[in-house]
Amino acid sequence: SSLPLSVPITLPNGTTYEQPTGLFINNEFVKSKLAKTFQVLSPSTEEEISHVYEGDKEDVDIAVEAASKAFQSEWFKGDPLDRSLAINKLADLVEQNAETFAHIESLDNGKSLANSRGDVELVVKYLRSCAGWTDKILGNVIETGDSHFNYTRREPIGVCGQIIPWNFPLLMAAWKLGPVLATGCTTVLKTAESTPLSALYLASFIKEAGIPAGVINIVSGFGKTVGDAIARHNKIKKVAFTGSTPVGREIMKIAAETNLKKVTLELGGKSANIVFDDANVDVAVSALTNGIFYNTGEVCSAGSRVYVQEGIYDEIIAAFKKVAEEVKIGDPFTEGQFMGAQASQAQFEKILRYIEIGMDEGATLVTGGTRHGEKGFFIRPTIFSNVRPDMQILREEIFGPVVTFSKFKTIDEVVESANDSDFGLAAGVHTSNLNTALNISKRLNAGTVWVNTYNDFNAMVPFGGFNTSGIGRELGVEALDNYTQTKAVRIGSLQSDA
Ligand code: TXE
Repeated sequence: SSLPLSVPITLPNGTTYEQPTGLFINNEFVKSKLAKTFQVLSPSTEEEISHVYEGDKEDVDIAVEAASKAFQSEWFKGDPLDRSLAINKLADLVEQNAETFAHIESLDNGKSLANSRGDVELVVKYLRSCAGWTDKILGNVIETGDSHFNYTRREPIGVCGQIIPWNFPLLMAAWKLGPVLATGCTTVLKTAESTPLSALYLASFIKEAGIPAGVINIVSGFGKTVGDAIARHNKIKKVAFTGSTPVGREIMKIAAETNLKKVTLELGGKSANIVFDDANVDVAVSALTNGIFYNTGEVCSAGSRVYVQEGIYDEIIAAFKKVAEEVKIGDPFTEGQFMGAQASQAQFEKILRYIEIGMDEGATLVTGGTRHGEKGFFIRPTIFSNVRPDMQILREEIFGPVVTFSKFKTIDEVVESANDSDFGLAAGVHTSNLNTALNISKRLNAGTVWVNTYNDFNAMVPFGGFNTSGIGRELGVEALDNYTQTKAVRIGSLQSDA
């Protein structure tokens, strides 16, 4: 293809920026070996934004070579505070270009500008948090008596492979790259095929930030080719994946069949959001709204199963219906818009199919249930009530602005309902009673429990799944564990008379 390695794109705010289109290997943008490209669509207009180069297995090999070479370099052997400076510089560059990043994200993913701005802010904070870890990766000295001396080192695991989804293209890239940079690993990262733009734009600042060539490599492309090659590669020591449960299983299988690379998975969810009689109605309704309509419901931790205690059920559902009907939805670039478009036609169709399934199963449609507008993949906030525990809409991840409402009487009953799921990513609890909050937080099978808040992330608070929702944790000190391995050194024959 004759596609140039960068193309000017004019954003809806009138500014023009240079969008890289190549693969990012060894701190340079390059054409893919087959020189194939694929189209990038705007889900809010259904129009083409650009093309980018499409990688394949051979490109992954080249990127892994670059990452292997970089791992031998000073980057990991030198002063860890040099890494700190580079990560902070990258954070500064993202912050200085925050509006461009936010606009790219809304263009490519369809989410509202408000959501994109929130993502960029979290990216900057997370990178800064990671910058603080570089010289705090500590081992132990272990006392076993005077005859021996024992210590542990936490060594970076080496070349990593990282595969990310399309719901938070830039934020997921940051969650993956942050710990790589903090621990001194190197990586080959694959973006999702529907949203490659913001990570490539991020790549354009990596050299300027002072990150050496080969530390971060980004290969745009598809799961079956690039993703599969990453999962299979013998020189990749660890793979981190965020995406669907079936692909997560596949990656684990491939890791088992190849070099037993370490696997961390952040997969889907069907998280319970529970409102007790004594909850503050305004706070609860706002948390329910954030739970399922934030980021158009394309959030792995979406609070998609709402359980409301019987005394407050009618009041909550009425208040929530009103909010759902007043949610501002449409063009992502209109200021004040809460919901933009679903990320792709495939997701749009999947969600509409689930809405049909819900009707066929006999659930009551309280509001929504249809497309919004005629162009772009917009879906109206949708509420179902009278949902039975065996219904597909209550058991399966829809990944859109569709929520089920169920009524409960006692804490025991709601704990049982909430835990009756194959997933276990998150849960929400809304109550003004501290005992209730602590009691139920202990009993819920979920990696995160939010109390009187929802979808509320912080760089230092670990995030990840119980059950089929995943393996390993991102964010916080836990994220670093996935990127280091412990080496134990035990020294014998110590002279006691020396
Ligand atoms: O996911 P995939 P899809 C859930 C959500 C959504 C559903 C399907 O329910 O509706 O999954 O989405 C790469 N080897 N989540 O089909 O395919 C792919 O290229 C290696 C929840 O888009 O899992 C992309 O980069 N990689 C989730 C990434 O995997 C492969 C976020 C995710 O795409 C691959 C996304 C393969 N064989 C979807 N096949 C969350 N946890 O937030 C695909 N990929």
